Amino acid sequence: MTSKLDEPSVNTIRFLAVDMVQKANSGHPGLPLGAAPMAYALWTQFLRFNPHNPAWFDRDRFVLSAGHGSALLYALLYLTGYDLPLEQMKRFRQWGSITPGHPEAHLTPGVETTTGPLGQGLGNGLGMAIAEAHLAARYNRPGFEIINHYTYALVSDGDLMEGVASEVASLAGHLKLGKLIYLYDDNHVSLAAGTDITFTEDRAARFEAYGWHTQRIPDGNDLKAVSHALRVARVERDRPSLILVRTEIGYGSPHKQGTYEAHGSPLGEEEVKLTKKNLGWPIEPPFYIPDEVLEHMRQAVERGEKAETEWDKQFSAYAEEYPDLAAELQQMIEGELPEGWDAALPTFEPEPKGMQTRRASMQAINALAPHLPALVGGAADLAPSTYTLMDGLGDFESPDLMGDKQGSAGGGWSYAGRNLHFGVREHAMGAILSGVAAHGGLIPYGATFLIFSDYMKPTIRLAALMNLHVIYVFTHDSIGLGEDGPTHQPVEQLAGLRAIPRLLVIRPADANETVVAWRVAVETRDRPVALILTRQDVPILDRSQVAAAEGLRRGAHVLADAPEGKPDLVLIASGSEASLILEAQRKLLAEGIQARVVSMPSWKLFDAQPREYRDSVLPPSVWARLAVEAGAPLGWHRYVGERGDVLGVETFGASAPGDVVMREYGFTLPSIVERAHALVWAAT
Ligand SMILES: Cc1ncc(C[n+]2csc(CCOP(=O)(O)OP(=O)(O)O)c2C)c(N)n1
Repeated sequence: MTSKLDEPSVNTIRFLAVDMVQKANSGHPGLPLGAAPMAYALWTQFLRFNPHNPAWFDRDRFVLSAGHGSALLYALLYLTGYDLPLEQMKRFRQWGSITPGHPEAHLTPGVETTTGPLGQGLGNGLGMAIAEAHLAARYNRPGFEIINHYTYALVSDGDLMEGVASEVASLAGHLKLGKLIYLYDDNHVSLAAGTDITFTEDRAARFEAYGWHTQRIPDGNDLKAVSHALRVARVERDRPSLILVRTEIGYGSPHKQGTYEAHGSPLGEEEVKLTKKNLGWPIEPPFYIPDEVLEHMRQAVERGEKAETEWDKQFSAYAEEYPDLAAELQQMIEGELPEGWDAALPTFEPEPKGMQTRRASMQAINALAPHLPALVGGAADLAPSTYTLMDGLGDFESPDLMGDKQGSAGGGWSYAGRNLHFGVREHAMGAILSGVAAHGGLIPYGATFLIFSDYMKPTIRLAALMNLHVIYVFTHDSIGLGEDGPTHQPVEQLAGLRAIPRLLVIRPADANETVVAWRVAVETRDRPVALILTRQDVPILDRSQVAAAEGLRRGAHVLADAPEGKPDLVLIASGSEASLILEAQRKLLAEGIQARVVSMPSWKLFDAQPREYRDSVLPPSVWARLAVEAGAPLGWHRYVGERGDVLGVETFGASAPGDVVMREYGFTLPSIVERAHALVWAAT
């Protein structure tokens, strides 16, 4: 890069960010000052995007994994012509602005993923690269590179220090995803100190060991070197790339450059002046943007429109040649479900011995997969236990992995495979699922034991914050899993997941409710869904005797009512405990106690119902209520009321056969009946 506009452009980016932070009196000026040159080189020379259509499907993806550097991203978005007015730069971090403290994908045009918790964006980027490689392998045809884009990220020391980075880098290297390119802002400083006190491994060697291609740039202000490295990274197609760019945090600030003080606080009025002076920038006015810089940066609009128009043309030609493929892809891009997507879903005959709900889920997945081309997914090395393979639909792997390998779903190893293998990497799995969903075109699911959802919490939370359509399949859902013992038996996990805003948690009562739960999970396009499934058999309820499984859609429904009308008592349960309370109802009826049985697979779906419906399920006049769930009771009092009772798990589980543990923890007919008696007697 040799344009005379390079330096003023880089400085414009730098000082827009600095002025944003100063005006807000809050934020992170250090990263933008140091990383502006590499961002400028990437955004003006390589990144393919259309500021006027941030949703253009084949755009390159850019992730600011170091989300605290948000001011850098907003400056780039503004200067390149996204719908982000200068006014928003001046309202950085203020109430109601679309320039929040850390980038939020659902809020700001051009922000691909929400970042801030370090390491997450690095994982999201891998998800985007997986989605790109997968869609390209399935839909491109000779002469038609319909899906063909890069995924870039700017990552920081903090990103690389977080454990999730190791999981992600390991898998990315294994998968040989050459179109994944990460610029590492190697500034030797983090929030509280220099990295020399905590982070001294050879990062290049580490990433090379993971199978990455690495390059070092000794001076981050050397635009030529950055451009050259990006060029080299783009032609390296067998390995993801890490470009280690040595920068100075707070570059140009006479008193703060190279120190952690530049990281996360405004430079201060005086230091801003000195920094501007030092870099030859006008001190006044703030938010100064030379006309020629704006004009130069805004060329992105024309470039982007041209690129998208060319792509549209190519897509039209492709649609002529391959109408079915094009129609399918188009539908996926638009997030529509194809006709008949659910036609093959099974219904199960009543069966007292029953079926594990994870097994019903397996049947649902395999009934959906052939009719739902957007569905991709896998497990964190637990597919034989979570039952989440899509039979015969291929395994997502680098195409050079050949031959007969253990763990295959059948259908060949290639990027076209719809079964993802995450290895024992739950944290990465979560971040990747979010990246796949954020990329668009696909509906990703990921599976593990419910207990290990703890390893995914940060990513689940962010998926919910971003309204991403990710489906989590969490099996082995209670102490009922048995012998593996308390380390593997979830107790508080359900309560924790339910507490995450927007996340839809569904714990179906039997095989047929599991199928409906899958329907809901696929149809719910604007938020993540967690399916909570059993390892053990649960009776398949006789729907001629109890209410239809479709009632799950309302979150809670009356499975079996008190035969004589007004109930003396309401029994409520989720999942495997629903059949227990049905049994209890029969016993109580024999004693003349009128009990109603409510299956409550999803609090959030229920809470979203009109009050009238909620009151019809849980009549306010009946305060004798017992909730039964093999999990922490936390939260259930909202439904049973102060005078109601909860049979839950108040301590850790125990290692023994599942039925024994359930019995010892009181999930038995006699103890439910006893509690019911106490409630009814107290009410009379
Ligand atoms: C998971 C997580 N832990 C802690 C933080 C708080 N935090 C924000 S930035 C940062 C470290 C910053 O160091 P670096 O990544 O090198 O960024 P730089 O200082 O270069 O801007 C920390 C600890 C966070 N955002 N995410």
